[in-house]
Amino acid sequence: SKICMVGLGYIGLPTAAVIASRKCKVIGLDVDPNVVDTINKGDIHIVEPDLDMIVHAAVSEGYLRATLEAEPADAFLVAVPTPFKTEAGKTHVPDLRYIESAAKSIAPVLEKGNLVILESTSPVGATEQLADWLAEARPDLTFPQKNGERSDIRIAHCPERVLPGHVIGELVANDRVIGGLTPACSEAACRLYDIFVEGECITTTARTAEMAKLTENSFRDVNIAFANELSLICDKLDIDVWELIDLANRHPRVDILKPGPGVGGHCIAVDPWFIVSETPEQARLIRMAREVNDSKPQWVIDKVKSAIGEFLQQHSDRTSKDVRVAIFGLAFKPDIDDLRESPSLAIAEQLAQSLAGSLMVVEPNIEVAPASLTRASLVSSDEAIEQADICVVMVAHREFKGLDFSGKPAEFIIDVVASGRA
Ligand code: SAJ
Repeated sequence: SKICMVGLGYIGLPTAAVIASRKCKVIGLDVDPNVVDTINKGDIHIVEPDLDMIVHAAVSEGYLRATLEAEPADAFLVAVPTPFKTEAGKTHVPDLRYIESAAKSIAPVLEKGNLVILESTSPVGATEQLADWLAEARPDLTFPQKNGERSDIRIAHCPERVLPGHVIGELVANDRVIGGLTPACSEAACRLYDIFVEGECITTTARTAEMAKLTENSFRDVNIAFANELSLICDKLDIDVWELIDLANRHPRVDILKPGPGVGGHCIAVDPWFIVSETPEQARLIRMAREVNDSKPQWVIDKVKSAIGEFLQQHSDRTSKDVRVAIFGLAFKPDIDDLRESPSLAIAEQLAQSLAGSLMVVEPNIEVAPASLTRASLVSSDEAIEQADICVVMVAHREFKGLDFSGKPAEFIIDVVASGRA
């Protein structure tokens, strides 16, 4: 059978490549000509361990090919972005425009017997909406929302749940939630995931599958917010939050996550809003968690500013222009090079703009400082420790474990992630 992957990004490309590695023909459809060219050369445009090898092999063996134009296939997997937008004064409203354009691009080539799967993280109801868009474009075919089990086309939602940095392993090993618009749709989707998934495939309705994905990421967001809130409380009460969490976690039924500079990445800071946006009256805790996590960067900035104030008090010979601040870590989480939606980068950008003195940044996973940080210099850990008056550790990268700040007064080391702990 032939499979068409719509959207060749962080989820679509690895999924396409893994399916192709099972000797199944895959065509990847994308709107970006550079992405299509890169993949057809056997290269990749994103960073993910082992992905380059798998894509290279799949393309050179002829199982994977990228294109700008939709072609007929047996199954279509849609993995396009679902950001949010502001509409009619409402913020954080899910934006389904990319799903809509994916639907419009594949509709003309759909044939009786085809399967369409939505993998993008979506608000509840998006799969039904996708089916409506397809049905509108193809009145000659029948669809499950009207024609039930006997429809020409089968449609299901099967949310991706892989962890960036571990995508290839998790694509195969994770269990999958499969929500068909009808039981026959779920069954058809299960057969497709059988090609490469070793985890269990569990079937449910499309709406439940949509909500399951949003629930998973909201669960994590709420738990991180709990840890972040504890860090604010402990700061006021002069208690070491890391010691506190270690102690509380000795309880057999307590498992608190780690505080940090805020929540980054492309999913956890977005998905909970899809629930809040639909059910604002009920989703009070989920909204509050988002607000707590989103407020953490400002708290870190305030900490840095008050450390600068303290430093100037202690050093009457210095002015704010010659206080040097160093930030350790720009990525959105440890041991990756991904700076998108990173709270640490946002903090660095704000400080670069507002500080009178100089800003150094240390990020062992990148080679050039991002363009948004023109006023900062990318330096090594050693340089930063030697030259900075105030050090702020923002990401618990492996490389930061052994950092030795012992020559510096403790009040000028702001270790947001307790990097030195085992
Ligand atoms: N973070 C903390 N404290 C913690 C754990 C994480 O502050 O204890 C922060 C990280 O530093 C980062 C953010 O949270 O800024 C998110 O990181 P993450 O590792 O929790 O998650 P992502 O965004 O890389 O991937 C998540 C995963 N979801 C869950 O673990 C429930 C992944 O399985 C999903 O597939 C992915 O979102 C997605 O695509 O939705």
